[in-house]
Amino acid sequence: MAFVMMMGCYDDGDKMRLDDYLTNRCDDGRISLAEAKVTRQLAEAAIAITRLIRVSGIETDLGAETGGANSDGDDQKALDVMAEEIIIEHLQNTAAAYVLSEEQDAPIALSSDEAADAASSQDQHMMVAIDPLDGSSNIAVNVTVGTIFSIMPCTNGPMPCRGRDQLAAGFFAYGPQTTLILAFARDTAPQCFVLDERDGQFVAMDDLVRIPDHSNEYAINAAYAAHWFSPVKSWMAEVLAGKEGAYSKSFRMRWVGSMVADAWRIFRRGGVFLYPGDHRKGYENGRLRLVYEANPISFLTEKAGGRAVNGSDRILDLLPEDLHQRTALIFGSAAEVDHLIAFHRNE
Ligand code: P6P
Repeated sequence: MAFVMMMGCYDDGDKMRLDDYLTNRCDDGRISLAEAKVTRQLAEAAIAITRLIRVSGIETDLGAETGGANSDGDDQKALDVMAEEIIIEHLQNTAAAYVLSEEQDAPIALSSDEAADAASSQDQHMMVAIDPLDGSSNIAVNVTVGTIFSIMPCTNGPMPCRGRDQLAAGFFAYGPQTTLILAFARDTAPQCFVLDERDGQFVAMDDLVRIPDHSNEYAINAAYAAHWFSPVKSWMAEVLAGKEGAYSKSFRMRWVGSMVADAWRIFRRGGVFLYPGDHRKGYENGRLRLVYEANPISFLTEKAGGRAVNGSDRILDLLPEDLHQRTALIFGSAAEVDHLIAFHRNE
């Protein structure tokens, strides 16, 4: 409160709140009441996760390993498990019939009257795929982590759809601020929100998101350069050539080790993110998962005028065959991604 007093009176009267944003979309028919409720509940879960993170290391060490492992064999952290539990609890009594989680081998059925009612009206039946805590290895070192979500129709049991058929997608980033970027199928662009922790409300940030077509900033873990396939190696050679290279400009690199943090930066100021496949055993298709990481990020990216591919193919066209299948992921500023597509198609 003292900080706010120093800044003088804070009037957020003109800021649209997430609640208003959802109500407006229900009123104009762009989303259903059921989609609005699922989104509201995800936001409430993110607020609860924010509160947990703020006391991590004070009450409990949420970055501590539980001794368990997720579907991919990654060591589970206490906050991974707690975040998933919070999200599932908040999705009870909504139209979500299943939760498909990175932390679980199989879909979790949510039995509630609302889910049953939604099943009867096929257009309302939905499921939510989540990465409950992306980047969780960063909790212990106070680096931004996040929750990624994909809201999909559920017409054929818990079978995930192609990314282009998602009803909505978004992610929360738990950093210096807790932020949300969100888009629904009928939106022409994503909207960013920031959590005002003084009253527990997400408020809209400036205008709709548009990723600049060009950028001089890229995100990749360059430690794996020796393992990259030739298209990425060739692209990187041009990038490192700077003004004398094919792109006639100097670049800078950022790599947080938490995709939501790199993604948020790209949505705010452009850039290109790469987690390509490489020659390491098990990394032929990269590290990121199609259903609950690449698809939601790619849905948001295209809504914001960017591009998202696996190298040569559009992510949103890929047909998921397994809940945890991996995909190479390259997304961000359209012109920069186009350079990478050219290398993948010509090599
Ligand atoms: P590496 C976090 O574990 C994650 O899934 C993404 O958030 C992040 O971009 C990537 O893996 C980091 O991978 O191989 O650099 O540790």
